[in-house]
Amino acid sequence: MVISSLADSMLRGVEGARDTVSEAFFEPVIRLGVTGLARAGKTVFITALVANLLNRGRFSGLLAVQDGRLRSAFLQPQPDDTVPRFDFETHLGALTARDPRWPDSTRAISELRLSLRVAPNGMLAGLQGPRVVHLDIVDYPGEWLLDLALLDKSYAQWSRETLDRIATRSAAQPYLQALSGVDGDVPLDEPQAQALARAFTGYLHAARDQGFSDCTPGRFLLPGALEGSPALTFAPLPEPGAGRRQSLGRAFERRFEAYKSQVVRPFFRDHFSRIDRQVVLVDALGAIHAGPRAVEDMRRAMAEILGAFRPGRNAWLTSLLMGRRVERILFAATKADHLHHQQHARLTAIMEALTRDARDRADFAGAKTAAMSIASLRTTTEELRAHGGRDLPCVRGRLLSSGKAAAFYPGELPEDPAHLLGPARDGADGWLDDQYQIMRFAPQSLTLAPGDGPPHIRLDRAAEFLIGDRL
Ligand SMILES: Nc1nc2c(ncn2[C@@H]2O[C@H](COP(=O)(O)OP(=O)(O)O)[C@@H](O)[C@H]2O)c(=O)[nH]1
Ligand SMILES: [Mg+2]
Repeated sequence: MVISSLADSMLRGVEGARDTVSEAFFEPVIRLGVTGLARAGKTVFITALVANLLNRGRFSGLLAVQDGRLRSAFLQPQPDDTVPRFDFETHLGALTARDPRWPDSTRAISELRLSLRVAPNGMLAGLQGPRVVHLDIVDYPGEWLLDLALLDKSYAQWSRETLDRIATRSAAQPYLQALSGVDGDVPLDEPQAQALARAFTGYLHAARDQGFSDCTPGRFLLPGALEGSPALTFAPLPEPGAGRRQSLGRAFERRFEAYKSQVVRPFFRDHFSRIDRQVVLVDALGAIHAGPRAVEDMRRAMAEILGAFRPGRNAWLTSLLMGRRVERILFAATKADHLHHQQHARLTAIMEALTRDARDRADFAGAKTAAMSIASLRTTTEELRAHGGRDLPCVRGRLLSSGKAAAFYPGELPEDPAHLLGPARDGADGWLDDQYQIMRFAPQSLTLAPGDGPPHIRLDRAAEFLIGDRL
């Protein structure tokens, strides 16, 4: 453990030195991490961001666009040869097709380099030509950040905590039944081990579909090339125990450790440690629609995700980062086009409240944080509809289910976020007086004027917060 972390930090040292030389003397690089739980909207965010940086007609909220200093933007080969390229062209193709579709969901890390040619401002304006700033965008599942917490845990501790947490969840009942009569001391039987891992994975999928966010180990949901490997063939056991050498408990313990050292650590070492700016996308409306438990669970998952950005929480990560830190973190509630703009401030307030605990701990010292509500791709138009003697602020769009146009009133978010977060914390089963609906809209078919990117809500403000100061 000591040796491997030493080796990790030496590796970073060498890499770090190389980065610094090339960046300081040649062209600066901003590494922007984009994360969020599955279906939070990462793929759409990156696609819309890049499309709007290439065609900047709708991006005046980015000051370098507003004052004309951002002269051009172009895609370039990315610096990392072993990370899949973010498939920008295919995703944009889907969103802007004659019959537009949402892009297919992606399951792992990917990367894209967009290079920006920027004219200097201030005193240097007349003296220097434009310089090039590289924006390396790294898309990775938020579930992988939740795995950081596993590094501090032994298999026994993880088993206990997990079984406690899921005991009352309906989604977990099949797994808990599969466990009956099983404990850590039974002899290892590979088909049984696989069946348990499968049942536990089944639970994770079901929990996620019910809106739960604490679905770890993250690679169980998004296994990629690791599917079926021993590092993914374990599950929590009651009495994981002292066990004999050939017991199920000991085998699961070894695999849990392999998962930590061969799956979790490499991600933090090779990718996470190099990020400068981070956006965390959150489908807050989706969780609100799913109910108080999902909101509370999302709040906890956010706190865990944020833990990864608090240097000091994990000794291994601290030694890896060697004082380096993420400089800015944006928490963005996505899909705000489901709400009339009258309600956007309320959504932002909920987002702020959701992340406040974690942000208040002030260990972010040095990192600037912000909360916003955005829509990467706006799929609706706003409309006031008379109903019951008042005007309801609605949005109109094309329903994903039927393709038909419809006006939709999602319900009124409370002015005080505590009205949502309170019942959520107290474990309420449903919202008291209100129901919040959510519809899935299809992307609008677009006719873009030359120079315009796809329509969005505050995506340019998000970009200004994330990278504006470096342009
Ligand atoms: N209305 C609306 N829906 C969105 C937006 N962004 C994402 N979505 C929806 O969320 C789904 C998941 O988005 P995606 O980017 O694939 O999520 P990812 O799993 O985090 O990469 C999409 O298929 C859309 O249905 C948005 O800006 N507006
Ligand atoms: Mg994706």
